[in-house]
Amino acid sequence: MVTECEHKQLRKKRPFNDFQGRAHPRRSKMAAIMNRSGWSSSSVVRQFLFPSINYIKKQLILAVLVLLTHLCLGNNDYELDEFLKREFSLTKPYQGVGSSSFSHWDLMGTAMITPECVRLTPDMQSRQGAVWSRLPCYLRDWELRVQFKIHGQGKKNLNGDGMAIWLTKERMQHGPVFGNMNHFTGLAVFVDTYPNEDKQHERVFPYISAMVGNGSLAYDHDRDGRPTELGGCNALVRNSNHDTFLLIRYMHNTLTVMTDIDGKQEWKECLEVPGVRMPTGYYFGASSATGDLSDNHDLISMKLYQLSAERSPDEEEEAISLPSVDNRAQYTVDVEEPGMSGVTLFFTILFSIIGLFVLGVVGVVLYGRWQDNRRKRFY
Ligand SMILES: [Ca+2]
Repeated sequence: MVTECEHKQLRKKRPFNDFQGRAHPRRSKMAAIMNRSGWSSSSVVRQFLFPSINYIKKQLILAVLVLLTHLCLGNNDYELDEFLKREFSLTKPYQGVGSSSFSHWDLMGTAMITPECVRLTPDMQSRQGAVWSRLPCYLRDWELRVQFKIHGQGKKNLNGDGMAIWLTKERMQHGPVFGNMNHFTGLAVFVDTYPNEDKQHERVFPYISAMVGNGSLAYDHDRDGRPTELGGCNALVRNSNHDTFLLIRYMHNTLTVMTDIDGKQEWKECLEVPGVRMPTGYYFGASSATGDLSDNHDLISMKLYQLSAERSPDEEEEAISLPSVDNRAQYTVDVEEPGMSGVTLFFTILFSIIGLFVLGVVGVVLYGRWQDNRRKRFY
């Protein structure tokens, strides 16, 4: 679980211009308070030379706030070493993306740049689009924050298929997994907006899930990837009035996925999987696909932060050649075979009852005849 302290801190970590370039609310509030209080530079000097009770009170409150913030930060050692890696980040105005040789990103399929986003697919049938980093990433511990928007004309469950965020050995491949190849090698986080398997199932869509592929594992699109998923959560991100964010953190071999989709500017945990072993030198990417049903799948930004984690000398030397998950079996979902439909079940029971009744009648008749025969033999 994410502590309240961590929530506050994660909120703090987000740069001021993350939310549609608006000024940070706290900053504006401070300016408003200063204006209301009539604080000019000369009044500040006056306050400093002849401090009033109010001024001393304010300074004390400020000192307490600074102390609390410091204590809060002390609980999260990764915070201090966080560092934005621009070469693996994709942000507005997406200069040269897909066209310039200076850009670190390639576009493929229907993906296109607009002033507001990288549109992976438009709200049209049978489209596939992706954006891939040109550079392999050799960071061992990192955090990726993704802002995205999924929207379209379709009514509930008449839209599809969703999008995926990747860190894989392969790049720029077409295929059936949200526009990328199947049997991929690496990490995938899916935002699946269409329930392929069972429309009546208890699972609410859109659904976010994670998978680690080793080149031979297959993502089963018809079952929404349930047999291979490592965890997940539902996330009502479609046609949302709020900005929608996804956080993927890989640190100390633990994969964590969080969401910020309610407009509260707080991260909510979606899944956490320890024992995930990922090689380095893989490529970040995002892809999307539409089928009979469609949506606009917009990627607004991907920001990669380097994290630092202390390691033992053994861990430092550990060479990982293929992605894997410790005790993968524990995540295996026992997907039940589709049960009988209501009509089939009704007729099965009906015919069973009729069958039993007929058998009973035949039994009674035969018994009656046997009794008659027995009586005849005695006379
Ligand atoms: Ca699906």
